[in-house]
Amino acid sequence: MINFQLLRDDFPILQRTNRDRPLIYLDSSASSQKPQAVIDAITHYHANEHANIHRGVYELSERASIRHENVREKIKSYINAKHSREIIFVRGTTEAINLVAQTYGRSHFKAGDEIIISMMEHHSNLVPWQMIAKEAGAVLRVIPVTEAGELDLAELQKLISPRSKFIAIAHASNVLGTINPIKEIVKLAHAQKIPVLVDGAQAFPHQTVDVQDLDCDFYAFSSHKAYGPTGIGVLFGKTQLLENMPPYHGGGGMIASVRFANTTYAPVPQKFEAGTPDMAGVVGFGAALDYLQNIGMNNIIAHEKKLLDYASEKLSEISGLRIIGHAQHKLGVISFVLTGIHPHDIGTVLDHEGIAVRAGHHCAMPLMERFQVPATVRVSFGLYNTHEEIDALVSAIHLAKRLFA
Ligand code: ALA
Repeated sequence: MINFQLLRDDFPILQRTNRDRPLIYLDSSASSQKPQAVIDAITHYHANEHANIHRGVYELSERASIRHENVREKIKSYINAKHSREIIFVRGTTEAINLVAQTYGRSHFKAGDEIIISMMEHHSNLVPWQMIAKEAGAVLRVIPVTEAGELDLAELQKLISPRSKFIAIAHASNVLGTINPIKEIVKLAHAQKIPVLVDGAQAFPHQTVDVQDLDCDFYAFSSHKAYGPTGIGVLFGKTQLLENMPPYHGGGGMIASVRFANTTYAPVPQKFEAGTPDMAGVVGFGAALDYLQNIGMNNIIAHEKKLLDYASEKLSEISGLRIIGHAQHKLGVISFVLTGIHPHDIGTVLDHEGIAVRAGHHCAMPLMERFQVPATVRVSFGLYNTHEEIDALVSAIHLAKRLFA
């Protein structure tokens, strides 16, 4: 039995204040806080282990290289990829998606092709496709979202046609918390030989991810939302696809041989990892995964579900408050609007009570349009949140109502 209250002590920042109030951090969807184990691993790496990897002939470099590749192996096991070469280190989810759009997309999409995304995509799983579509003369097709905040799969079936060349879809919505039926979508897509990229930025820190079970072709995620450091993330891709894609960035580390007349490229994953990587970030990400594995994802899911249920119930009791998104399967994310008060004003009142939430369009402007709201307040949970913090949130919302009455 995990004592989640005790786990709070692992996160030094939770002892801090926000506007002179004890910090109540309800913005883990934007970025999670870091446990001491991750901070220590990064510091230890810099103090004792740092050297450039895959380049040095000396012990320190060799050890740093082994450490780096061990984390790749760890991530491979964590998401149940078939091969560690299917794990490509990138700066984060955004870079992973841009990589696929610019390499797979540029080499495959032609005029008239269709790329299917959904109405609940974060801009990072929308704009890269829009950019490549414009370049190739391809068209974006959009899966609608129901009033409950779920994907309309009947509409997806209608959208799929011989023109469909790619599907890019969020595993979970950063605004609604909806967990999408990825396996079902992949099945529909693969029946027509359409590859699927999954934006796992939100789901990866809060769900078990098994890429072989999902059978997706690409899966993108970031470390910083999963209790690891910023600036590092992963693109998983099936070997055969990765091998047939042109490189993304050119530079050191991604070549087999270079002549002025011609350059040949290194095998995957190195082909996609030009330049000195974020070695400290990789070490920190590895420590974050150890931390998550020690707690156990099933325990985390159960804990966050309790927080979601409790908060949904308490927030629903507030008159004038409308929760946007009532999907059957949800992460610990709640977006809401309050009659007569702009979300930014609510955010400001909460801030002065020590409560950190996100207010705005959440990089999902088309979804705001869908629900006809300019913005929402978004509360998102991490494994360190408590029921008492939700009570404080509810009191602060009542305060905002009184202030703006
Ligand atoms: N994608 C992050 C969020 O939803 C930044 O807040």
